Amino acid sequence: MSIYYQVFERMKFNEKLDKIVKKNNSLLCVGLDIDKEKIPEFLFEKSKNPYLKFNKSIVNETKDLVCAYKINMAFYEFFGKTGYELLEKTINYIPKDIIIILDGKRNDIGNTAKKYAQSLFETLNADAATVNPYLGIDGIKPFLEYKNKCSFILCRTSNTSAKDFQDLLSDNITLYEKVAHKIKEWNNFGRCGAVVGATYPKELKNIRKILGEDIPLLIPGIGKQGGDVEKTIMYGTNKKGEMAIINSSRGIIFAGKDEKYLEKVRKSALDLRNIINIYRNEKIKFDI
Ligand code: OMP
Repeated sequence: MSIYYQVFERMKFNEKLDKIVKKNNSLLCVGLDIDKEKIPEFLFEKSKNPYLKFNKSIVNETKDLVCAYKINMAFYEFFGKTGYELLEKTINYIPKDIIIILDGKRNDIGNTAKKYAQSLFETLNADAATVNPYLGIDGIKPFLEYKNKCSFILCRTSNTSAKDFQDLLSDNITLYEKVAHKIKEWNNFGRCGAVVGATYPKELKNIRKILGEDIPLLIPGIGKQGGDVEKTIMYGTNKKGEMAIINSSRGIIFAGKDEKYLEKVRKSALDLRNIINIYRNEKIKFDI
């Protein structure tokens, strides 16, 4: 292990996030959710491992524009053992100063959750993981034992049926607000984050208010799901216009399908990074 690598290994998640946000002036997270139907067809003719080639090309084209890459494990597990290899190789290819979020929305009883945490944080060496709070603190604890990692706990998801459970009232507050209060309580050691969909700005505003300034939010739902960038920044970041990781997957990686797909990928990542920064600056300037 190189010294460079070890430095980032030991860094607390929020410090690592802060460093890369400043270096690339970016809150953008690109989701590497690969899909055979949407990857440029010509890559299949010219390569033995078109998926790895595709991922590497996306990383090369966007690594100066992002603070994080999010890898949704479903798109890799789908391929069986070659998918796991692809996942490892993709993770290894990402520069070490960029945050890697493994999105499997994992959880289980404590004993099993421990194995999930080990596999994500040790075997695959992710900086962060998405975690499901449905089982309560027993299933969350094993993830929080990793002192330099962040567990993004599902709070208010971006999908239309999120309301089925997350808006149910309990003690006169909604379940998602209750989860937000729990995240605040569990964040004793600064290892928690929350997942909140950009498609629900009112809920996002509520959650940021409950969580305060220092808990990072992972915010998917921009791009293909139609989330509003301005509201996402105004409500989701802290007062400094930070502590939010804004994810777009399909909207960026599948921006083009022809031989010039990378130009379109770069343009869509650059445009989104820049528009996010315009709203960040507005927020800071007018102290909204
Ligand atoms: P796009 O809609 O293609 O940008 O992808 C969104 C990504 O974020 C997918 O990997 C989703 O599984 C994930 N996601 C949501 O879309 N909504 C959520 O509420 C939570 C997540 C997530 O945890 O990342």
